Amino acid sequence: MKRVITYGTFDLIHYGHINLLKRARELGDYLIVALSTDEFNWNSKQKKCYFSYQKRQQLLEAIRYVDLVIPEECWEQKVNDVQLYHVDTFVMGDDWTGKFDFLKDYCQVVYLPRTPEISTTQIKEDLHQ
Ligand code: C2G
Repeated sequence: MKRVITYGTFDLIHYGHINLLKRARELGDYLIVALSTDEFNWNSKQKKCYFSYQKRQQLLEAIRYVDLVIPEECWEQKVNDVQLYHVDTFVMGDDWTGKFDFLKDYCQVVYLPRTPEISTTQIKEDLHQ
């Protein structure tokens, strides 16, 4: 079984996220999503989520491409996650290109093109118009 992992906040989940999750899942047989906790988002990513971790987890677990959701609590957990879950492939959108190349010592690292024109920030801005 080929195991894939990806990380993110996935707030106000949208088709850009779905495109990423679909392609990530297609790189293997099992997709793990490490979901940024509310604390990690606020303390390390300066992101205030609209939906709580529990709600974002519920949404992700309802997506056919997602097999397991685990918490992302810090930047430094990725090597441990890859080893603990026997991950073959690490996937992120290409806005992160190069940032996680250190994981190449442990697994395949793939950066996939982002879906242009859509982002959680853009959704929030459009709704405030
Ligand atoms: N994404 C995408 N296309 C978009 C928006 C997002 O492909 N239009 C991808 C991002 O590249 C990322 C994933 O969807 O791979 C989740 O995006 P975010 O929730 O914004 O995650 P981010 O804040 O980048 O957190 O340790 C890594 C971080 O947790 C990544």
